Amino acid sequence: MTDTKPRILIARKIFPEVVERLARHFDVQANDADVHWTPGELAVQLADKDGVLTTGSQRIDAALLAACPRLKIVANMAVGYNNFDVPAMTAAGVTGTNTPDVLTETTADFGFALLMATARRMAEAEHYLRAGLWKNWSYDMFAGAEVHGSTLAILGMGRIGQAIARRGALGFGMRVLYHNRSRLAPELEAECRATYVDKDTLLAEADHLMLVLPYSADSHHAIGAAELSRMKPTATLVNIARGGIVDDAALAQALKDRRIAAAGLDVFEGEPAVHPGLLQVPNVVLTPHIASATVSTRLAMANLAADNLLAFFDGRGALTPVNTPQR
Ligand code: 8YV
Repeated sequence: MTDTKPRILIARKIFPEVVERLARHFDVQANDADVHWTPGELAVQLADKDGVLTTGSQRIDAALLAACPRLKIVANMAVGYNNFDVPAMTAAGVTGTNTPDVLTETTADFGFALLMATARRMAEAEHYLRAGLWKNWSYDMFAGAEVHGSTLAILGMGRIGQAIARRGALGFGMRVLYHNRSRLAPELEAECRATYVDKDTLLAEADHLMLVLPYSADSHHAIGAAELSRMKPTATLVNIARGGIVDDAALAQALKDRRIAAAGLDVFEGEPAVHPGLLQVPNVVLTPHIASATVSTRLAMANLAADNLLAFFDGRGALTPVNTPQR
């Protein structure tokens, strides 16, 4: 590294030990007050910075890049990077990085937890108990859908999708179907015990449909009214991927009409806002984007984002880049 330390912004409050780690190498400005900057405010904060550690909620686009001429690297503390305009970053010579692998198993655990809570109606049942409504046993009280031995349908088959497939097939004896832009290599398909099908078959056969695909213009509203109408009325839907992949208004209507049995949602269109229709129906389990939220995984994510900044400014190159700009 040169004598003049690179200037780094940490855009949201993160683990103090990771801030301290970065501060040993860089001139760090940390957002300890955890202010949610507008795009204009972020541009002001970044105007004199060489690098930034972001979370998924700061948009990095051409307008921001034009206002930050020194910026060379944006290290996202997230595996998803739909907050990046990657072509604009590449054109501006700015490297983007994400945090793959370190959150795969934790996020898959949560996907399964949400699937089970949804299928077995755990949130609904808990609210009922807390409200003092439990007076008696009855044969159909909160009777839900079977998980073991059922058909698990996975849309998107990257690392997290594969980790969910293994859980379903090996732990719960499920028949696993998947659909993805590209088919897995035969050995990986066999290891995940997953069968490739077209999207319509996936929708029609799903007892539980799990969404694990990245958000992009192509995946916007991949699940809308038409797709929901192709699913079994007994099916559940789980979204741990990104808001916007599901048309939340269409889903709220489908849940209200019992077009499908239930949904488990960790991500929402326009979050932290939640479509009011989703708040009004009982057959949905709602969590505030916490699929990767274990202490050790969030720390690993923060450290990988920091490692990317350290490797980049050390001249070793970013560890997990999402683009390769020419400088
Ligand atoms: C993050 C996520 O917590 O990694 C991702 O893509 O969605 C979550 O693990 C969130 O994006 C905040 O950075």
